[in-house]
Amino acid sequence: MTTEETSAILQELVTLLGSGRCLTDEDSCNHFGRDWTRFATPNPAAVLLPESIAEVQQIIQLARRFNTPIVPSGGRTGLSGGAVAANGELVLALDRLNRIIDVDPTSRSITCEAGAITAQIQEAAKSIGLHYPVDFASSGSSQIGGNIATNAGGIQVIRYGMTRNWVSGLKVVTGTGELLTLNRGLLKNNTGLDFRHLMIGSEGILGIIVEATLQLCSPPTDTAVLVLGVKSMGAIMSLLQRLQGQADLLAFEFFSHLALEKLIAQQGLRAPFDGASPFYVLAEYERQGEHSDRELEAIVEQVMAAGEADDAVVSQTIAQAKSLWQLRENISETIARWTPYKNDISATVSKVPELLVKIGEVVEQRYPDFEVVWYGHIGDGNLHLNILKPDSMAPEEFETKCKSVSEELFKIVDGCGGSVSAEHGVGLLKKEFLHYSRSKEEIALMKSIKRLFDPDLILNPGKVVDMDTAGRGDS
Ligand code: S2G
Ligand code: ZN
Repeated sequence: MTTEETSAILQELVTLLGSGRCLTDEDSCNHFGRDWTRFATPNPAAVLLPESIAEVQQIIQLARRFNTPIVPSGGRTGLSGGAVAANGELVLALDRLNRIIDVDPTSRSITCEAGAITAQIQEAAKSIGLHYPVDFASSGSSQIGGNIATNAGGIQVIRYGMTRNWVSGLKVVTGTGELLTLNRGLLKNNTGLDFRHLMIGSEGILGIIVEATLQLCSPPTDTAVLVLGVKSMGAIMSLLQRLQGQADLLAFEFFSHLALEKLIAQQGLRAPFDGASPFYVLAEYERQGEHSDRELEAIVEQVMAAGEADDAVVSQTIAQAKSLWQLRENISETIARWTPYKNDISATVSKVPELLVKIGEVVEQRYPDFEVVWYGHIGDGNLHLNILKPDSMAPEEFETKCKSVSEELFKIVDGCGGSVSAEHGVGLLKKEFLHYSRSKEEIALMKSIKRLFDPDLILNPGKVVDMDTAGRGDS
């Protein structure tokens, strides 16, 4: 956009929103022009804070008229650069569109605006004795619209699935400015293509999610957390099978000893027991009475006797369960100071042992000088491999070294039938590797579908796929 065009659209936006909701100051541009990644310098033309769906539609109409790109922004907790505005785009922030519209105990649902905070939804569900079961470390600041746009997973996917499983209705403003009302909160509605599921996980390239209806479930009753010190990666997955046979798991996570060391050093957390193990498994399960406790104790004794585990602890109180969870949930924020190169990969659970061994070999050979933190939702087949940047190394050199290994890692992931992005989305960071998990035909279809919902290609350009705007063909 030329300077004249920029000032022309900004004038119209100030008329529409008022100067207090059309921000151009440096602090606002820095704060709203990014997500949790720190690789790009935010540089939006302005930050817009609509307070109604009608205003979102009017902003899209204006953006179409001036051919100005829009970057939707939720809680800015994304990890793939999906909400980064570094090229003079308009950031459309949903922060002011944050009301809870309806809490319906009969339909066991909550209808809210996209800017509602995830923790707010969880509280509202609790207030009627129900449970919104998608949870993760950033739920105190993430927005439900962003959770839906990235199909967020979290720490209880093994039992409750991803955000997708809980969305029964959506309102979305498309790139033409029209408002789509999708599925109306119905549990049963077989009337042709379900565009709701196209929008879930679309990362803002098809439309701006402005309202959602979420289903709720009965809360788990009496849960406990088991942490085991495990001697090998192979033992992790055999433990999963043993536990799944006996317990109703809510979570099955793992982390390496290096992760624990960083937590203890950085956050002063206490190790779960005295001895050190190469890996730790954290499993949360719903207790089913004394008998099942004894069954579980027997499994723990078996894996210890088999030499697969060193030590174990089971939470006796809610406070103890919470402090054990900190050992897993605090990893991401703890290692952030090393600006890690993040991998978020997955395979079917039965393929995880093969994936772990093959990736372990590559990590050993190609990252001999880097600290590598292994952790993740291994019960879902999801591994977060974080390579820590040595303080002495320049970010560009570090990224180049890590990227050169990524190709090798993603070939292994592809060979195991896995995904190069299990839950963090594609955004900017995984776009160049998308072909390891999606076929040429699928990527071409994504681009054609984008052109249907966003014919002027103004919605979150450059994220997920690159469109050829010149020839109006597809690159
Ligand atoms: C996790 C959080 C983001 C990260 O802890 O499960 O998804 O650091 C992550 O990878
Ligand atoms: Zn995760």
